[in-house]
Amino acid sequence: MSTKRISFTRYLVEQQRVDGHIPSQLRLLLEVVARACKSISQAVNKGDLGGVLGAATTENVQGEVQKKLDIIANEVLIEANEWGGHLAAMASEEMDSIYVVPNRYPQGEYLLLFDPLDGSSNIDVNVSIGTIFSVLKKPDGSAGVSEQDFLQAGAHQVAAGYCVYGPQTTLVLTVGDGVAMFTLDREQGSFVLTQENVQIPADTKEFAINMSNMRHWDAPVKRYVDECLAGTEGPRGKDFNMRWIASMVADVHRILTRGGIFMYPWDKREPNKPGKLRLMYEANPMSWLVEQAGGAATNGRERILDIQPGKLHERVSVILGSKNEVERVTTYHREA
Ligand code: AHM
Ligand code: MG
Repeated sequence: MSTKRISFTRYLVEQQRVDGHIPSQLRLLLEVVARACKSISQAVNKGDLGGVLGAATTENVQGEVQKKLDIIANEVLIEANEWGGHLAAMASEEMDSIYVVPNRYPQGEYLLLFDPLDGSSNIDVNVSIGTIFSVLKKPDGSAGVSEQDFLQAGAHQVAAGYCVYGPQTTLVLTVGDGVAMFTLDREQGSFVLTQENVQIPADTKEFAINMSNMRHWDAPVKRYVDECLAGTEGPRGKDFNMRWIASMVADVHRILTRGGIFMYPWDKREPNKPGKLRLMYEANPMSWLVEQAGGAATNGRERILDIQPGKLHERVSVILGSKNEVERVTTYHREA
């Protein structure tokens, strides 16, 4: 272990000094998000001992039954962020509409979006889950704040990241200058920089997709996976390995660590929905992180970060990870 430990705070302060691209309000925002992730991590760690496992009695706007931890994580993020004066409003997978910072607090210029607890189906089975977040700036000159202010393409994000609660708790961040990873030191209670300039290899032999949906896929996705499955005897001339954690945070963390491709494509189960995953607080932050690490992210037709959202909880087809593989799947879609 290196003797020079760089805390999350120090990293942000140094970034602010060197490039000047982390304004102080944004730095405060990121520190508050990191602190909230520490609290969520503690709740996750306690599990049954903290009485946090199991289902709540409510459904979210997507019609999914909420887990207790979904609600706890959502509340932790809101309470941590509402009073600091850095935010105008927040939006979450677990809330139907935006949460405007109450009048009793000063209003800032940033907008925070999050999936408070991604991978909800893994909470009760002690498998890695996480928090995903995306930060936008309120458009100049708009009075008050409305849902319309959030509807910006992912390319306008000013910060994005996630925190994965696994064997280690790891916070991963981009502010548009590469990707950095911080591991939670539980004794010290602080995130410590453990990797900078994260790079995803352009090629891979590992793919991630929920294979049980195969019969519902579109032809280009089927073609790509069939070619992977054909291994050394097939057109790719090499064997592939498959992984599916069913927590996007954990699957993306693996890809940032050693490469791979992740797909949650449109499929025929619900043909009117563009996909399962949500554009603004799942696909956009993950796509920016992946691009910042040299990878690519598309919906099969276009770059995810270029998609103009029409509504807060919009869904999207997601193909992201090692650049050459993502380009291959995207080409198959264009050819089809
Ligand atoms: P969630 O935000 O309700 O947890 O849903 C998103 C999750 C992703 O983390 C994961 O990639 C996907 O849903 C798994 O879906 P499936 O259960 O269909 O494999
Ligand atoms: Mg999610």
